[in-house]
Amino acid sequence: MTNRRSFLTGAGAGITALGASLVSRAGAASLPEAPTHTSSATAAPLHPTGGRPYNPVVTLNGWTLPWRMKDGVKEFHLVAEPVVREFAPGMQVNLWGYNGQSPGPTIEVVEGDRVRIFVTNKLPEHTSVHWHGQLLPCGMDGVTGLTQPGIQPGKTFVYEFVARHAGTFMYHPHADEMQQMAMGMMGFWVTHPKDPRQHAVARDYCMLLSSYDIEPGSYTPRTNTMLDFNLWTINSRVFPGLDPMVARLGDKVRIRVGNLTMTNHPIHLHGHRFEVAGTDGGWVPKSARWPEVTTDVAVGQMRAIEFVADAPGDWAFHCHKSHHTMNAMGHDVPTLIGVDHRGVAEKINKLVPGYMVMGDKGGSMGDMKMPLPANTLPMMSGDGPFGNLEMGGMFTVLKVREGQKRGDYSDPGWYRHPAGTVAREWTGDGAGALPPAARAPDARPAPAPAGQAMEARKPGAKDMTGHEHH
Ligand SMILES: [Cu+2]
Repeated sequence: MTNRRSFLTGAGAGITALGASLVSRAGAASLPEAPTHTSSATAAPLHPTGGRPYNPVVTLNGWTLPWRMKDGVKEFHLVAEPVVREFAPGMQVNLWGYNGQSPGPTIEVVEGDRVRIFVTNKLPEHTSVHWHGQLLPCGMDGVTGLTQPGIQPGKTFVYEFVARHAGTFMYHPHADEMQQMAMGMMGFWVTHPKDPRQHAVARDYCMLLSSYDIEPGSYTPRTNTMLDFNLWTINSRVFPGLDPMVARLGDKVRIRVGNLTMTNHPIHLHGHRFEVAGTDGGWVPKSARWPEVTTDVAVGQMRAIEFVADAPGDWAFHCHKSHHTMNAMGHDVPTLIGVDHRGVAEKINKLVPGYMVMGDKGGSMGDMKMPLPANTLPMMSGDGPFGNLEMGGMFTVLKVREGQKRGDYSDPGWYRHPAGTVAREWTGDGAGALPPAARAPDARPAPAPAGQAMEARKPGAKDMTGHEHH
């Protein structure tokens, strides 16, 4: 749902347009409205109603900022402000963002457009906006102290430049960055090619990766955290709160990914091969591309991957760091695989009613029903057609369907697999005899836990580690 709200009812009379001497005064005279968006659903692509034509992008669980044309200049209005973002149903987070959301709305322009962006600060401290990857006059680069003074609370600045080259960019503060980016201040920017046939794809998704440290049971990120984040998000959403990406069979698809966390993310797509077609520096020449199924997006980088959605199904798309496909967890929990807890739980239960022994057969908690603190998501969750997905964080699904209509982004539901194409339990029927499972030549049984006598078991019997003893 997009609400249009007059800027003038917001920040009040303290509006100034510093920097106006650098740009035309016409834009500063009347501010464009600053639309806000309160839903975390994926908005439909915003087709241009004026200016040069382009093929709009889809921001996963996000939206594109409407603009107005004024004397041949595209005018946008960003409002930096505190927002509440739903990470997934059951968890609301106090963040800072733009126009009602974190990340802020995606800005879409065309190569060669003159762009004027008004930035109003409704935060309790100064801010600025850096236009990451743009080739622009130095004074428009948005670095507080270096290229401009900070935008003080209640003030509005104006930035103006020509979007000189097509590609994939982002915007974020360059003022008290550690706090402001840890609070979710960032947004996507796409500059489309002058000729809409150039680099044309049927579906063009974009997403920013960000991370947060939110103590289970609390609502606001700890912004001084340097490494130990516990929520890994795509557009400030976590699985199962992320919408699927949808494609019609045979569609050429682009997924643009920007990384504003403090670590790298190897982004992995199942069932397809893709090429990195663009970076935040521009398009990669065709002769310099190679096939991939995983590409690392380093800190501060952007990657645009392209592929033909030629395989029907529900395909996982995720960061390949397994801790990044989980929701908030305690990282100081010991590994308990193989530890024999028999009898321990009963003893502890006499002292601490409700105590649970965790992880002695592995870490799977997908089916555990544990009481969670308020406003906290399960670590591993997501209901799929075959049970619990045991995922969280930076995970979603690419749904490729033959029957999906052009321009239809609605969720087609779970994939109906053709008969005989799903992995199944071997019961001896039809699939032939079970071949022997070769073992490494020097395989030895796993050591017994300390203080516990090794028990002799028949071949095939499993111990607590799930390993077979012979
Ligand atoms: Cu990751």
